[in-house]
Parts: sequence; structure tokens; C-alpha cells
Amino acid sequence: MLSIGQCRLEARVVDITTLAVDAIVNAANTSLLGGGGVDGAIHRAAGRELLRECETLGGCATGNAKITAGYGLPAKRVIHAVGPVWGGGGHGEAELLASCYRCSMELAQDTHCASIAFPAISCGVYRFPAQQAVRIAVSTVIESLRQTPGSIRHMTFACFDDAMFRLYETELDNDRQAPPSKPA
Ligand code: AR6
Repeated sequence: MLSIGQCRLEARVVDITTLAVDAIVNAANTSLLGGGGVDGAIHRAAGRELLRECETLGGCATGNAKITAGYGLPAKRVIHAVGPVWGGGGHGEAELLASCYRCSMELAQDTHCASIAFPAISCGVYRFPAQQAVRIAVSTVIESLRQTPGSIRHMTFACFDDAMFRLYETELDNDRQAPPSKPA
């Protein structure tokens, strides 16, 4: 557990579709019309109404995010973020991944969310190296919270397995020990 201003950040091994938070983030693709992994699980749990709203959004560029209602999910909203496919690191993947987290945080703050949960965007089918992705995820949300404290009070990094959980715990520990002025 790490606190940044009034926001608590924690990692948990949990299925993100079970979380009753103000917004869960989806690791979507540019069509926003569903897929496998966490995207498939979110659409299954939310029901067909989610797909119907997604069909009105006109897709989403990589590095960006769009927001919908949560429908059958315990979460009130879904923020659909499109992470980059890992292509070796020389195609702007790190910046695009950071951009996903920044855009998702902005949407959550704009809609006055107090609680939000993120999966490890791009770390599954899109093959982004997990340790680097976790570093980007944690540093980008911390930077965003420091720049725009806003409404968010609780942030969960939802991990599908213990290995991913340990990576987040290590990263959150590093930031707990670092002075607040450390560059994100
Ligand atoms: N709760 C939390 N984490 C999960 C869950 C869950 N229910 N299910 C999977 N994960 P991925 P990507 C983890 O592949 O790499 C889809 O087809 C998983 O273990 O879902 O961004 C989309 O439509 C991994 O750590 O997303 C896109 O086409 C992380 O979530 C594409 O996959 C992300 O894995 C996006 O690929």
C-alpha cells in the first residue's frame, strides 16, 4: 500500500470484473468491440448493452481511452484503454502505454471517480514486458495524482497472478521509499 496525497494505491490478485469500484479500466483494442483476455471477461460480465454502447464510440486510437457505463458489472463505469502491441520497444511503446494510463486517469477525474482499478494493460496478448509495463503504470499514475489530485481516493492494480502482484508490490515499495520529488 502506498499513499499519494489522499489516494491509496494497492496491488491485489483479483479478477477485475468482480470489483465494485467507480471505474474499472479495460485493456481493449482499437475497435472497442471486445476480444479475449480481460476485455472478453469484462464484456461477458457486463452483458450485450456494453457492446451496444461501444459500437457508438467509433473505436479508439492506441494510447487513448474512452468511457462507458458498467451495465451488469459491479463497477459503475468502464474506461476502455488501448495499449500498444509490443514490437521490440522501438515503436514508441513505452510512451503509448504511459499515455493510456494518463488518459484513463483524466477520464476518471473528469467523471469524479473516487475509486478505480487497472489491469496490467498490454501485458497479455500484446506481450509488453511485464516489469517495464509495471514501472510505467505506477510512475504514470503517481505523476498524474501529483499533478491533478482530483477525486480519486483509492486505486487498485488488479493482478491476474502472483508473479504480476509481486512486480507491483516491488514497484510500490520503491516509490514508498523514494522522496516525493523523485522524477516519475
Ligand atoms: N482481471 C484482471 N486481470 C486480467 C483478467 C481479469 N479478469 N483477465 C486477464 N487479465 P490482455 P492486452 C490480465 O491479454 O495484452 C484482448 O483480446 C492478463 O493476465 O487481456 O492489453 C483485447 O481485445 C494480463 O496480465 O490485454 C486486445 O485485442 C493483463 O490482464 C488485446 O487482448 C492484460 O492481458 C489486448 O491485449
